[in-house]
Amino acid sequence: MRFNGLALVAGAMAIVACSGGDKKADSTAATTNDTAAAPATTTTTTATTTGSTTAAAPITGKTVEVKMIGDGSTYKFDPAEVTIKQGDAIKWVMVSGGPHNVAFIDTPDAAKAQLSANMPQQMKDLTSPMMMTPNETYIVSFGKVPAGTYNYHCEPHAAMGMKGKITVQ
Ligand SMILES: [Cu+2]
Repeated sequence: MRFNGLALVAGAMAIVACSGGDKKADSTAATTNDTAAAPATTTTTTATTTGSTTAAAPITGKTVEVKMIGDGSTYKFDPAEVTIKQGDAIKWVMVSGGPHNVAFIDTPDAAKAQLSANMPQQMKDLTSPMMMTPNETYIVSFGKVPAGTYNYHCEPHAAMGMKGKITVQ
């Protein structure tokens, strides 16, 4: 019986010693992993940021002018529908009855990043600033923007039918 008791104590001490040793080994390993993981995470984040940033694509074709007109009762883009080729651009010109803006709606997901990259000084995504002053212009390149239909409206006058459509071929 006494022999068994000593054996149990010795066994218990051995377990304590082992646990202590394991904990030290674990914490050393964890520290090593953390150190190794930190630069890897930074590299991954940088790569992701670079990959998701779409560069603005320049105008390589013609620029079509669209007037923004309001007379107090009628508000419109003129012409309201324009067909262009990829690489062309639209130049919106503030004529009267502002503030007007250009806010794209229902833009296909595949086109959002490039169209957004091509729109300077957005007030929010895919939305131009408000244009208040006659002859103020806003130019958007459709360089690298996929072929498709792009609907937009003027936010202050959307309810009055101030909307437009650009078809990129
Ligand atoms: Cu307007």
